[in-house]
Amino acid sequence: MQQPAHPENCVAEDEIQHQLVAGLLATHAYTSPKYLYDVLGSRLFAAICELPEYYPTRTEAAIFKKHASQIAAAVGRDAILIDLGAGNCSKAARLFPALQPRQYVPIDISVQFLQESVNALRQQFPQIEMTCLGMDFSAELELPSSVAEQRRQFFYPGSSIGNFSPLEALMFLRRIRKAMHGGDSHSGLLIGVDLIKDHAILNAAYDDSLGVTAAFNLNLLHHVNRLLDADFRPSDWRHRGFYNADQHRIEMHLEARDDVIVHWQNGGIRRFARGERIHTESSYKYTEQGFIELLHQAGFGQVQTWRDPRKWFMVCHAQAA
Ligand code: AVJ
Repeated sequence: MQQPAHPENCVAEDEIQHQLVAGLLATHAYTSPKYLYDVLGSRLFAAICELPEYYPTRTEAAIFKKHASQIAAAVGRDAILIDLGAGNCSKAARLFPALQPRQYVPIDISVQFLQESVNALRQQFPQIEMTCLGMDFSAELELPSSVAEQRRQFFYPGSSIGNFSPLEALMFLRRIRKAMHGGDSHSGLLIGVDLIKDHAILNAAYDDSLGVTAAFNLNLLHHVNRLLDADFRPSDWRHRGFYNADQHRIEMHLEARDDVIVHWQNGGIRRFARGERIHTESSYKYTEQGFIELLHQAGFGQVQTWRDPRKWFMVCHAQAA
């Protein structure tokens, strides 16, 4: 097991607190979507993926399953499969039989959690070398020498790219492209992208009838309470999740049900008027052509795409060259 490749990039606790407070004090208050994922938040997200309204996870899985051999042909044999935000590694593991990578490199903030997931996989796939990396890949993509520079195939499923604005996404894709040294045609990126579709379907996916997404959003307040020693009460807030067609994005907000005063450490305080919101997440949606264009702007060469029959979700493979 490897320690964080770049300890200097591990954001210190006071830096996290500083960033959070800056967002809470902004005219239009906001928090980073990463605060949605404490232990309970991660379990609530897993529950979201089981909801009838939340189509992305199962639609992507169906695309991977149906087009496995074509996708494997695009990725090529003997790849170094670098999994960005691997979590429990299950999405990549389902592709192992088709892709047969030489090495699997899961990356996530929590290397401990990765290690546990990978231990089980090592038994199942003894021929694949597995190298866990604990790092914040959104800040830095410098990989250690234990990851060969040739045949790097990055894997970024789940439409996680949607959490970046299009400009941030472009910069992130450029960083991935630069981590393919030499830009050989055997390096590439396999990525899942959620597509623009009927607004009612998008709205339902982020405001489900059981209220699981609401619980997921409201749970962020518990997480912030722990991080900042704050006194948010979830019952003071209401979940809002809707598609903003002008910006091509889902927005999640927490909206004050009444006038609310929130306190946190070192005398921090903010008054929210009834109806005022905290923006907790954006999830950008793309057209097929729009995303391919972004990949080309980021310096990628040939792009192959696969979609489900309803054209709700897209899997792309982009070659370095
Ligand atoms: C994990 C970022 C892909 O944007 O669909 C699900 C997160 N938020 N429901 C998404 C999420 C609300 C999800 N991503």
